[in-house]
Amino acid sequence: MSFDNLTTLRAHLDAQKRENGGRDLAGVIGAIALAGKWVANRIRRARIEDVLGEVGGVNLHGETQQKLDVLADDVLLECMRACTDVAVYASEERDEPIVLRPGSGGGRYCVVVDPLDGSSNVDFAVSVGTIFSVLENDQPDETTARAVLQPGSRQIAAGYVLYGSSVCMMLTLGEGVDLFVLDPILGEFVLAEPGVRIPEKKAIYSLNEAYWNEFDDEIRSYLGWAHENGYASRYVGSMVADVHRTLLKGGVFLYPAMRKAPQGKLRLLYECNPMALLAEQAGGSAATGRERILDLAPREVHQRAPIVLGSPAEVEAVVRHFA
Ligand code: P6P
Repeated sequence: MSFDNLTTLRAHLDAQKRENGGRDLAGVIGAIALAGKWVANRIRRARIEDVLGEVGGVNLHGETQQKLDVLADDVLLECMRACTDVAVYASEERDEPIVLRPGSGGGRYCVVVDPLDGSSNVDFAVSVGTIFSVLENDQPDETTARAVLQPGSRQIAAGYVLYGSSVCMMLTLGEGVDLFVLDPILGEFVLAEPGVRIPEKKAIYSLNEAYWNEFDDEIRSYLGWAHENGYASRYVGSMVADVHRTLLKGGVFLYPAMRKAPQGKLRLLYECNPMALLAEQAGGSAATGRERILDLAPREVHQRAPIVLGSPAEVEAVVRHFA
């Protein structure tokens, strides 16, 4: 790729606005990209700066909180606060969303994030990521924290920044999916693969089979079928890494309901919804097993949902066992 045909994230966003005459998302997506660059640098130096490991407490979900979880959340909040388009910031690391400015004060968008998904893997240099979802602020006057409680079908942008062997941003603005890579020389995200399309089918499933005794009969039935049909199993244990592979190579990622977790583990607003929009925009699908993820009406910020996401034929192969 030569310099003269590089498309930076900013140039891409400006072109999308010109072509679609639509929303100006350059500010909010640019703020997320800036936070992603900062997080990427801190992750690269985490062991040197001694910011690996646990804070020593648990987050509001009772889960062990990593030092980098807090750092990533703080930098995302500051970048959203500095972006005059953002009305509300909600995060896995914060009990309640923060109203930064009302619609009447310029707050057009709500941003919901998992600041550092899979963070416990950082200690072992396994890929982790920031997952983000952007919604219209549908409360232009009296903006409240409830502005984030919208179904995933109302997202106007979604994606993730993957901190792996390279730093990537997978992004959808509702008109397909584009993959950007952070060029370490330029310090800019540049367009690497426009129009990402997930393969129609691929005999790979991705879930934590250690929970076999917890799985409902439908998932056990599917796994029995997959074992008989020569499927491969791939599971990193970091959602962004597993979804990134699924989008590019095909297959199906599952975090299903379990006896001890009837709604599964992953959160609807800032894990399932953004990943589901990416999957659908790339030609795939995402379901709970019985319903389309993007149709679910959220009741509270941190609610969970079971998820089956990936190649259309592979999601269908799972859903058939729920019939
Ligand atoms: P388990 C990481 O903690 C995470 O939130 C996702 O990134 C990942 O898909 C899932 O949990 C892994 O959960 O129960 O398999 O360790």
